[in-house]
Amino acid sequence: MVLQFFKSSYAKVKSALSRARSFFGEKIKSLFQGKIDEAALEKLEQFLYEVDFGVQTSKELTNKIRQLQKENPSLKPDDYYSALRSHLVSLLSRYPSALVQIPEEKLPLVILIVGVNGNGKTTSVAKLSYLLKQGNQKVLVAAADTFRAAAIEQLETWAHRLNIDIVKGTPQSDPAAVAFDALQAAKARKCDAVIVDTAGRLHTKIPLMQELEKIRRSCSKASSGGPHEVLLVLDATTGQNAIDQAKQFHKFTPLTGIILTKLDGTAKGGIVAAIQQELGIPVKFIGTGEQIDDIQPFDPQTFVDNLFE
Ligand SMILES: Nc1nc2c(ncn2[C@@H]2O[C@H](COP(=O)(O)OP(=O)(O)O)[C@@H](O)[C@H]2O)c(=O)[nH]1
Ligand SMILES: [Mg+2]
Repeated sequence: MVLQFFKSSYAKVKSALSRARSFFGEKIKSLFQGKIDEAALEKLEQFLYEVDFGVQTSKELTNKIRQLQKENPSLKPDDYYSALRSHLVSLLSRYPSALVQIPEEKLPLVILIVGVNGNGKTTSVAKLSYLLKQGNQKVLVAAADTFRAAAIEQLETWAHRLNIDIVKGTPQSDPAAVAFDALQAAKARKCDAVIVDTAGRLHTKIPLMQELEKIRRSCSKASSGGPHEVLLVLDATTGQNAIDQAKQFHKFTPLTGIILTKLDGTAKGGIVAAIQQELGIPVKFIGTGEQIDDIQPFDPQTFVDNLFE
């Protein structure tokens, strides 16, 4: 599977993070202007927490600076600032963010997209199809959100625009059956990837979460080792609640990665680190706007560079 062509666009990430940069970046800079003493470190930890890094990551990052200061009390504020940046990059690089690779004979790659209503699932299915198509991959999408007719139409419109195949169910039909049919069709048409859209569901509603498990099993029956990716779509503007969503989804349907959408709509951005650190699940893609090409593979260095300056 040739997916290594994905490259993060610096300009796209820069533009998406402009709100976060002007809030987070500016504040961090000012925190690192004076003397780095215990009071400053406390302020730093509090600020990181406020911009969604979560308790654990805020502590870890602050402790790193505290330790540095103990070992080298003569460092300049700039040195601490650079240390924070580079530690954040290495912290975000702990989990591989590339899509899984599978051998040719196991194609198509099956990607199941799950998440709460309105987080950007259907849009992300379209964006991901676009990315794959850019890399000359033959993609088929499955409209397995049979809950609302509008959801099927929404994906159909995208598929039409992108000129890719779609397999859809009728409204209220069994989403697991739609996924099964889509996978069969994709195999017959020798597709490289199938992306399955699903209905939005609240992570607190057990029967809906069990339905997701049924869709997953259906993908597994109709494919070779699939679903190879189960990607949870999270809205970056929901802050810490995103962690709870991820925990619940992960419990019912083991996740392989996160698509973090709407980063263009938040002034915070720390949630990227909190998700990876607290759940051990990598952020694989970020949503940077509403257009079809507003998706980027997550690249820690590009992300941190654009968050800080
Ligand atoms: N600004 C912004 N809007 C997004 C992004 N991703 C999705 N959206 C918007 O979020 C809304 C809900 O998206 P949709 O894909 O229908 O969500 P779903 O219910 O999870 O399928 C739509 O208006 C999308 O255009 C993103 O990365 N940035
Ligand atoms: Mg949808």
